[in-house]
Amino acid sequence: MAYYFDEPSRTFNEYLLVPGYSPSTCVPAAVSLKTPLVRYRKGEEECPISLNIPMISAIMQAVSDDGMAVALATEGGMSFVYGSQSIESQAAMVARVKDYKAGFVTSDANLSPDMTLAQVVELKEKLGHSTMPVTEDGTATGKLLGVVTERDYRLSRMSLDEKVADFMTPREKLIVAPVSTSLKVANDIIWDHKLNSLPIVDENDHLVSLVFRKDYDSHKSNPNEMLDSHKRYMVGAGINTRDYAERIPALVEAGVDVLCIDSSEGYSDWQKFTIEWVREHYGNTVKIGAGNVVDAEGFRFLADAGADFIKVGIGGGSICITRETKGIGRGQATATIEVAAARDAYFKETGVYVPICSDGGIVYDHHISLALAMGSDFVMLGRYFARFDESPSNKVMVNGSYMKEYWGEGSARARNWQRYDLGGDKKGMTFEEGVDSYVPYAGALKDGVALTLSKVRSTMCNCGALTIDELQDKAKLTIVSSTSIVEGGAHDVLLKDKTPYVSNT
Ligand code: RVP
Repeated sequence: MAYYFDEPSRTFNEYLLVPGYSPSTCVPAAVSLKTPLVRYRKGEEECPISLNIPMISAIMQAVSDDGMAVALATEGGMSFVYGSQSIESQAAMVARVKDYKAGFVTSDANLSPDMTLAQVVELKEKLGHSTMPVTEDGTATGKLLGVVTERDYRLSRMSLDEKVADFMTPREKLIVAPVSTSLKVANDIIWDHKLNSLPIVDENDHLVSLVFRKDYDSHKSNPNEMLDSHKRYMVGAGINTRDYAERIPALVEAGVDVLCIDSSEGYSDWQKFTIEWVREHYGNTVKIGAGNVVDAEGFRFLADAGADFIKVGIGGGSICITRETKGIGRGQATATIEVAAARDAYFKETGVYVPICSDGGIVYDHHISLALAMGSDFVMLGRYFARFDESPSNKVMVNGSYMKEYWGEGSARARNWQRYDLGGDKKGMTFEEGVDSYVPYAGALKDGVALTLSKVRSTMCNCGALTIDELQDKAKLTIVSSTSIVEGGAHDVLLKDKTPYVSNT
């Protein structure tokens, strides 16, 4: 006879946290959001990789490319670069994140000496940059001949067809620095010589990058950055259970920090085989997460297989129609609660702590607090990150409002059949499990994440918790009735602003 779970399948919206005692020491500024990313012997050793904030970005074409990875690592989280692309282009994205030197900018507004003042003005209007290097071939890596800034020309006194070569600040008058220069030294040079920017050149005097005074200041204001031991940004990547023997070596070569098997349903031999392959070829030096599962059995299977972290969630994603098309899945809250209990039991039994990640279905910021309180160590977000400038998708105007495009990996647009693969010869999708959609544009990731986390810290203090561990220990959760959900919003008042209230998520 079929097995029936006692509990109905519940979502985050059906829960609230009941405040606990908040001592005077429990203030948002004192909260630490540091959380383990990969398995470790808790209490005996330090976790080899911890996130500084409990947020990772979804393994999706519309969400996680190298641009998103840099932006999120800057804030203390981690992106998992999408795997539904060729091995070469995914590895190139990972390599770009690892090569990215915060504060060292590859110039995108470059001039050649025979360009005219009119072209300079046009480029400045188009890109908004007032500092433009002049290189022999007009590229970002050509031989450096000079620099043009607003101080080099006066539109009222000069003819628009004057050549760049005649009014640029020439190379011999420029202060430059070699590639080996650290950001700190670059900044000292900028200060000592009262510069606005410093070109970095290689041994052949070819331009490599520029350091701007303003960027150094912003770099200093990112205390949570996720950096590896060489001070490079950390980045994850999604893999599948088909081409791992080719994809993983390329990603490792590119410098990837953590892998994650990207699958809508992870309680399968295919995931076990993939993890075994990693252990056989790389031992424990390559970290690999697995999933997704929604119950204790699934967790146990992947934990025993050696997964470094396990993702939880089937069918809860905002663009996901798996539950509708296949009738499989589980309410995200119920799944998280059960898997967290299994994780704790596994730790008690083995001494090994395997972090779990609630993936999908985070609609409001407070859902992150609920997921953490229910035992999730961090959360994976798709829709949330797709809304920001830094996501790879297009920003478009729809009915007078800016939107970003957001599509599921199981949609006809992404065609990520490996994510839904169940083995056999078939390589391709027979039906869709995801949709193509718009999400309201939400500006810069930095501002959005700061606001979200200020709410999470505040909630944690209401629960008397200064760490995520403490929150999981102290949280008191209650199921809400449908009428009390109504009470939770603005009610029985006539709203002055008729636009429906939309949380920042
Ligand atoms: P959300 O944050 O609610 O947008 O959900 C993102 C998650 O949805 C992803 O991390 C992934 O687990 C899942 N997903 C991605 N594509 C699809 C689909 O097409 N069904 N689902």
